[in-house]
Amino acid sequence: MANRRNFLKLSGLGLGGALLGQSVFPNSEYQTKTENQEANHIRAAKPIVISTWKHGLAANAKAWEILSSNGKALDAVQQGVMVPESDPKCTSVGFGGLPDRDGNVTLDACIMDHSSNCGSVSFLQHIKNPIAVARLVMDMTPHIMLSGEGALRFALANGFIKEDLLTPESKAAYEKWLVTSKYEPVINIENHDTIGMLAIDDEGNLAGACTTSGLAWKMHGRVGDSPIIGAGLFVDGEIGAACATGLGEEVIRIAGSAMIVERMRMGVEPEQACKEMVKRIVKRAKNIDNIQVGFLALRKDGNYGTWSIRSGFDYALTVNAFNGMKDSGCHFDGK
Ligand code: SD4
Repeated sequence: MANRRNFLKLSGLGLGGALLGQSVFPNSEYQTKTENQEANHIRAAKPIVISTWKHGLAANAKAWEILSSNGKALDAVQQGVMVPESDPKCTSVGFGGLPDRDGNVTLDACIMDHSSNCGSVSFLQHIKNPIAVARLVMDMTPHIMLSGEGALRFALANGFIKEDLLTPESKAAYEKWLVTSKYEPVINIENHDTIGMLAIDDEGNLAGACTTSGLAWKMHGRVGDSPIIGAGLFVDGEIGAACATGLGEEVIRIAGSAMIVERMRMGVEPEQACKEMVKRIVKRAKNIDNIQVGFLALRKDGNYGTWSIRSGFDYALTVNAFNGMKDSGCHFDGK
């Protein structure tokens, strides 16, 4: 969890910097390429899977079981992200996710394949694996997105079990927040690390999944970017895929993942495409000091890239030659 701590700490630094009257982004220049960043860009062979944050490691391991036995990318990303969804220690996704300001755990998730098939659920309560419900929306309904009570009813009608998703730990965190915190949720202060996962299977087909409990202490009913096709996730089977983590409002505003894929269509490298969208957020945001957003992009040929507003954004990468965490190394950081 060192990187998460780093992520949180850096947001604190952002606040501190603001208090000292210093911008954390002097001159608004991008950090130049680092050695770490160069090392990130192994030209990957297929299959490949990448996903956001440390919980991506266990998720990738599950996805890799499927990919390495000639399974489909779509099944790999679904099964992969179900690992952190089911893990009560993961406080930003699924079971054990931190609740909204009224104490309810509400979940957002979406999934998409190389043929533009997609499914999504938003504001879903009581179901541990929202991504599996999103997959069913995709496979079994004429719709793309089900929300709230309707999504819950659909899940229950299809055999999902209604559960209390608040663990003793997340309940305790909520009660502590009630006493000590401000009403307004502050990005990066709460634990809210969405998992976004992108994969290419042996046949060269792309798929992606994104799932989250969203911002801790959010307003009841708030939905972020993660279940929105084109914002938290986008896949175009002919071009590539992208996903996002961080403050969803900023990602929605620029249709982040769709725009990254569109840039790749125009020939822009995955890393550069992510960087341009981060730059757009930074340019538009009213108070950048409290914001983190990170993007992952995976091109159809297996080339990938990342960029984030702040340092501390890491991701899990699994290819034949490598399995482990990588620091994005591509960010503004005010140095
Ligand atoms: C949201 N994008 O609900 C999600 C939160 C997140 O890392 O990704 N946190 O806005």
